[in-house]
Amino acid sequence: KGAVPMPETALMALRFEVLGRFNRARAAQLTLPHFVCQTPLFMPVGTQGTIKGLATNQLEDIGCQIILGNTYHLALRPTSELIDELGGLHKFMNWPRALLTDSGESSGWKANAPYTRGVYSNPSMCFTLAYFGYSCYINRIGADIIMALDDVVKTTITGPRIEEAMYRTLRWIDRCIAAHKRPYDQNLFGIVQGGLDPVLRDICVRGLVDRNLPGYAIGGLAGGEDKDSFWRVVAQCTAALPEDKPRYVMGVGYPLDIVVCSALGADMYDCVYPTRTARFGTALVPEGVLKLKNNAMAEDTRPIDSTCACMVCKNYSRAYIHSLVSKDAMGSQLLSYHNLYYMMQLSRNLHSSIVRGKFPEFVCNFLQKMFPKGD
Ligand code: PRF
Ligand code: ZN
Repeated sequence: KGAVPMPETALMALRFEVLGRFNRARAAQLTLPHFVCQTPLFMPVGTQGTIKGLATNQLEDIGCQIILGNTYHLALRPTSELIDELGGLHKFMNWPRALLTDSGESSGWKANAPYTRGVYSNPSMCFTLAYFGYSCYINRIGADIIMALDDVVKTTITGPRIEEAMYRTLRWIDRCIAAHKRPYDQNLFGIVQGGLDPVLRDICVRGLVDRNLPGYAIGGLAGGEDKDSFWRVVAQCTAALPEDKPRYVMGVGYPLDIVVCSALGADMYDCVYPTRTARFGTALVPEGVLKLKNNAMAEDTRPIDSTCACMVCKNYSRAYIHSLVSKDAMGSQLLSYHNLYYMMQLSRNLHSSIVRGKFPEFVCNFLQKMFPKGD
């Protein structure tokens, strides 16, 4: 059975213009229905239609261009029907810029989606119905980019389960394409699976490229595999994906990984790391991380990062944030604000250094600050 490509009109909901390149790295302008984004780009993660602790006007101030929502959480509460009735997720959460919805990493729920819960015991029946429900949810929620339903397996697992998940992901993409009701204003991205196996990755990439989707994600990574395998899979996938479509590495969020993946030709990233680590009292800085819980911060009147132009670094001391951390929600809110600002500044620096032909200088400078002793 041959692949069923997306109809040509389906590509109308997105424009991807490469503005500059350096070897495999590229800087592009990604025009989505609700916002014109600049890549490489980090996308903050919200689950329940919010980035914990930050108001949407603060996210705009930080420079966030596109944020993530979790289909499953939104479908459960407040439910996709209600979001649809209230005019879609953009309006519901008062976010005027771009949105992306994903089913999340754990495949467990996919067989247990609200639509099927408790009704069917046959797993394959559950999967089939989960996907019907999923297609309805993502169209009702109304994000600019909607991730296809995939089967995610931890990369540290080996054996036939990896192959099964890859083929299931390929079968699901055709059902997602067939059920997609809003190709004119929502972009369905396919997700490459296949674990660390180059042959499986190759089959999956080719299968998805044949479907002529508006964009592609590299999934199944950032799950505890070693860095060499991680980079090898990203390099293999970016080399095989089309030059004129966005490439999104899912679940990637350490600043160093974003720099390396951008050098390998990836464009988009998402991760809970910057906001999660903020809630544990950690700030992202050019030297690595700064632990605000540390007693050394108690009387430190300097800002988190003297080179950072964010609202928090302009107004508050390390000592003040130290006094709030783990005592008041404001502590993690201020840290989340700074950390997201850091990630957006990193995105802007990657973009502009590639456009200006200064990418190697940027990477050298970044690495020198993070590893001053050269290790
Ligand atoms: N698939 C989906 N979401 C994801 C991932 C994936 O593989 C990852 C990487 N493990 C993060 N988020 N649908
Ligand atoms: Zn700051």
